[in-house]
Amino acid sequence: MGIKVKRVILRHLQMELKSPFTTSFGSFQKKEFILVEAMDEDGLSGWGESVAFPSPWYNEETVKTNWHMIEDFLLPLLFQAPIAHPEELRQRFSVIRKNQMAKAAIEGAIWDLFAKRQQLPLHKALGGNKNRIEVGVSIGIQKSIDDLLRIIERYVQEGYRRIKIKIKPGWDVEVVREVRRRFPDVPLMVDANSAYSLEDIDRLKALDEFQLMMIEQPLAPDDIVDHATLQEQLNTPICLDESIHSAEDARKAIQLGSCQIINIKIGRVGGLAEAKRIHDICKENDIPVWCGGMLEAGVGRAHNIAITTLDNFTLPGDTAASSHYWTKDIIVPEVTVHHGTITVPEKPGIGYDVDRQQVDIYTSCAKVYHT
Ligand code: OSB
Ligand code: MG
Repeated sequence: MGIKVKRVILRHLQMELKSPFTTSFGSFQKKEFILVEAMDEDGLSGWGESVAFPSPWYNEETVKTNWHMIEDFLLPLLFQAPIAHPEELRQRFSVIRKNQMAKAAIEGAIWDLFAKRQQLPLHKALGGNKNRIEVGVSIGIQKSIDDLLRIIERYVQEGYRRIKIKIKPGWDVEVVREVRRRFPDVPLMVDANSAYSLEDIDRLKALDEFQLMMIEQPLAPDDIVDHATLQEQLNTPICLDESIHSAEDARKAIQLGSCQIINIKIGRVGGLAEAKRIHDICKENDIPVWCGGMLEAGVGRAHNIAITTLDNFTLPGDTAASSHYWTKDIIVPEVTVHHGTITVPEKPGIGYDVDRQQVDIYTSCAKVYHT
């Protein structure tokens, strides 16, 4: 009994972030993204969220390139034949090069639909085995170190299991030194979003004295060679984010010694099936993984929670509470964090209801596609 997708609705949503989020590559004031709704012949809906941003800063994809890829290439492939299992889409979409975020948005909606049809929570359909997950929080670059310390204080008190701060040249060693002075024992890591090169090796080595859990993506987004050189000279584990687009990338990075930890983002790697493969390769090689974040609204957040239930997700991820980002999220109930943990929902599919009224409020345009 395959899934026959009868209708897909693409919606373009805009949501205001509670506070701006600044990384080494730019600042986000609002979130713009594509929400995918896929309906089967019984009228069930599956939901997916594209994590592409409006500008190609984090990677080369954008909201508009995703819309184009989905409309002109992926939906025709989706409508071509019934789907026995969502893992088939990896193969079906492989005729299209890259465009992982566009593929993942569709695949995510089909996984939700599949799990709902099986009456299974998505985490069970994926083979996960946790009823709670541990989470941390990612804190953007601030105007002053005092501001940063105040914000960290709040999240430590709320119970988040680790603190990640964004760094860039000019906002790194001195900042981390102050954070460590104030919070000597807090599990702490930094994320550079590719702001450095091997020429900055002394600056990066200077971070070794602060007992960081890891340094995330210090070098170029497509690199695994220089990261291997860097890792040889650093005591702090390197975690790759931008550099890993597939299970093959993960295999090669591990073989080269480019990292000791991998951040898995479902969108960056082309979907849940590929995310699982990366998880499995890392597990075989004793490389711990954690789930990254892309400032997702509720649907993307729910997918992140589900994948984090796989057993090699042993480090706290970036899946903070809905209320950390939004005045009102698009799911009911919203994602809440207690003592740094999220209780994994047990309802079929993504486990949260999409709040259609709220979706309508945030939607600036929508388009319906039929078989
Ligand atoms: O590199 O992990 C990243 C946000 C936007 C783009 C890239 C990244 C991030 C984050 C925030 O670190 C994670 C989140 O809270 O969703
Ligand atoms: Mg990152």
